[in-house]
Amino acid sequence: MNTWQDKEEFKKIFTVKAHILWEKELQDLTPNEVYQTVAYMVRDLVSEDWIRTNQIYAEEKAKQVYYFSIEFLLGRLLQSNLIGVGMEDVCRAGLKDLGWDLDKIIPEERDPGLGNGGLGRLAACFIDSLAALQLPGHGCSIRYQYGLFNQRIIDDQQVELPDNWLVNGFPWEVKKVDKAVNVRFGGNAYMRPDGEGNLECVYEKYSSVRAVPYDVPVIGYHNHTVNTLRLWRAEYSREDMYRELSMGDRHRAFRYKNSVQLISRFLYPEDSTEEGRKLRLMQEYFMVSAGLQSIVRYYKKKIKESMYDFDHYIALHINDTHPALIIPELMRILMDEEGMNWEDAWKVTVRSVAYTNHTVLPEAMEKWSIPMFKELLPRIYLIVDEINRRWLKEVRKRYPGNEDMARNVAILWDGQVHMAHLAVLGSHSVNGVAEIHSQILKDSTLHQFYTCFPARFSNKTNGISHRRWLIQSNPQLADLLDDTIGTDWRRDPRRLLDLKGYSSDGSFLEQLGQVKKTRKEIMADYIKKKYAMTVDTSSIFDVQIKRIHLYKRQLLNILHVMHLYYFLRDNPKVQITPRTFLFGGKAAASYGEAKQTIRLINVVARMVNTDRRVSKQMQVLFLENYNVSLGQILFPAADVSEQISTAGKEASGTGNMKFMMNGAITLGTMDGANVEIHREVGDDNCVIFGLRANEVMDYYIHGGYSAWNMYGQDENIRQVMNSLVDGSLGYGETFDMLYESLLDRNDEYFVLKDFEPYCKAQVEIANRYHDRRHWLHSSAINIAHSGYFSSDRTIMQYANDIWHLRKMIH
Ligand code: HBZ
Repeated sequence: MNTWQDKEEFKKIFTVKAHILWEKELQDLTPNEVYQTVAYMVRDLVSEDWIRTNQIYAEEKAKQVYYFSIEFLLGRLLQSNLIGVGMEDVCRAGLKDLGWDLDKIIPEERDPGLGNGGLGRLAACFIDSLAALQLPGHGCSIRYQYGLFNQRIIDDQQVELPDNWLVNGFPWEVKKVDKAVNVRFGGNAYMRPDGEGNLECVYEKYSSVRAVPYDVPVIGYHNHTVNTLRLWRAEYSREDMYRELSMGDRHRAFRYKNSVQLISRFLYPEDSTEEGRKLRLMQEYFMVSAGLQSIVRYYKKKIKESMYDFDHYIALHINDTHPALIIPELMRILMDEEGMNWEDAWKVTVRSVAYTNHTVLPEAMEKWSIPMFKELLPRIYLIVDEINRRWLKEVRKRYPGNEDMARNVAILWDGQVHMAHLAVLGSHSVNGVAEIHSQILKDSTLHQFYTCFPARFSNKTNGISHRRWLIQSNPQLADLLDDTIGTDWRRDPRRLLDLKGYSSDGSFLEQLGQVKKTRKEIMADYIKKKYAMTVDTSSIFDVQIKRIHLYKRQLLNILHVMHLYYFLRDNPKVQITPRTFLFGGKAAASYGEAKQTIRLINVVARMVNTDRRVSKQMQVLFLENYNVSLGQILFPAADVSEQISTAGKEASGTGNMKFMMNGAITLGTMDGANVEIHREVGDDNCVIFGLRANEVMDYYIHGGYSAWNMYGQDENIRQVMNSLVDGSLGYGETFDMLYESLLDRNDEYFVLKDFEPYCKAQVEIANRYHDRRHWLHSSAINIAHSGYFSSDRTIMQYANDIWHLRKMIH
């Protein structure tokens, strides 16, 4: 690997580079120019390794995985890449000599927020682990011009502003014009005899979109591996534009140009509105078709093996159903372009593709209206229709007379294309993302498929990159770990278990307490600067940061905060362990209840923080614009990790793992990966409460839950619920939608049912925090066991059980 020998060499190269890039004296550089200069320098360092990595993969014909995901929530790359090449300290020292502070340069990079939440961040952790483990694997996605909206809070409410993250350019990307491909939409497709007794497909009158790839290096950790994240951008073709113009219709020509450019303009917020659905389907096909065409082209040019052996060299992974069109698209290429018959093409396709499911919420299952699908993707529709026809024929043969079975596994049904069903049928492997979630897939969500293909199903519990979420975001803790158990854990996070030997060592625990204090002070500084608010760093930092959703139950949290407030206000003599309740997260713009929850949190925060009777004992703050960078400040500062979703609803959660790795104690339900966290650390080191998934399920199936009864029976519930609508909050605001959801619509997520158990669990937290030594012991146990939740472990499982990849040493 190329490196900078020392800070002197860094300064020399920096000076030359800055002169070339900016034609300026060093002292005139803006901080952003300094950032970009260093970014380009890091790229220079890895360029040989990047080329070499690709060479080795091609020469050795190593099996490679392509991880298709509609989102990659990367977060900033400068620091992680500097850490990857082992040059952070040299860079810091060099910049210091030149009069800049690396910590002030790092925030100059705009967060590439090309994702909504857990699913997108998981994809980012996965490519990080692939490179760290020297596995041949690449990401494939869209280069959105606008990432997830920037969130501002104005008058207590969320306002969405565009995230024009590319304004200053993106120094990590390399545009590969020569690798552009065309993706076809619309037109007509039909089958006709080919003259040799077979049918062939005619696809005509389509319009073409040019897909241009932008490659981003994915840099391994202290090794020579540099994999690729390929992001596709939609461009109009100049010829098509000129042709339109020459026909004299300028409006038509510009409409064409705009409609093409729209394809890669916005990342879609996870939402439920009809609007823009067609564009979303275009995005999905655009990514899949461009990605797969370039893979096939590479396969033919560099691997040069038979198309019948495609799956021996290539694994295609789909992150949820958004890329599931890869199945009919591969069928199309194998049949229409490579001349394979249906049976062989289907074999190759199923052997190549593997699918991960990330949700069991019925409303989040992707479905497309058949007329829209057919019009936009006529050739793909013919293939999906044929897949469905053959499949239902088989099902009806196997289960004669059982139309329920057919309905439950059909791809086309009730005028819709069921993407999860397509994904399961067209993959050799289907997995959930935590044990409980994978079990629910087998028992209910995909039960009928499980009975047909039991061997396809497995679990791969999610993980997180300890490089970003510990080494990079919490260097104070990382240093303490080095001093205590040595540095092996950096390469092998399972070694964190060695910390168990120190979990009762008084001097270690004191230092751990000191690290937490430091991180809480960093958080407090951020809050002071941004919100002019002073938070008590000796209070419990209780944090809930994630997308705002009814099932994640931020409502349960804020209702408890309200209850605690009323209690302290009415009992001024009572002393509690002081608390700071921190919230953060974005709501989909069209999700009324989620937006109202944000408003409620902000209104309650003002009420609590301005009431001097209680504000010494409790404070509340909603942090705006939660994203990866803010997460890197919040996770290390937390004492309590709020993981309080309705049991059975959160597929896994990954924030829970980031908190744990930074020594926070989980306050959670038996849901998602909380179940496994609880198993790892035991009851002594986390606080579990509330309904279990089977109890929730029983209520759904047999009924018997009445939110109004809860309201009638529990005075505390009555008090907090009444205040939502009686005008006693803020400036007389009311929260009708939330009130209705909890009472009139019978509380689908059991907030009121779990209210009392949650309040008790909060008391338990306070009691435990009181015993500082015991708390720090728990914190150490959590860190020690967090190694299991490294995405390195997860990726090794995918690599061994699903993809069959081999480590490639350079
Ligand atoms: O994926 C999340 C799950 O809710 C979470 O439990 C899990 O840990 C995580 C990783 O496996 N799902 C999402 O983040 N989903 C989305 O962001 C999403 C995005 C676009 C959609 C639908 C869902 O159209």
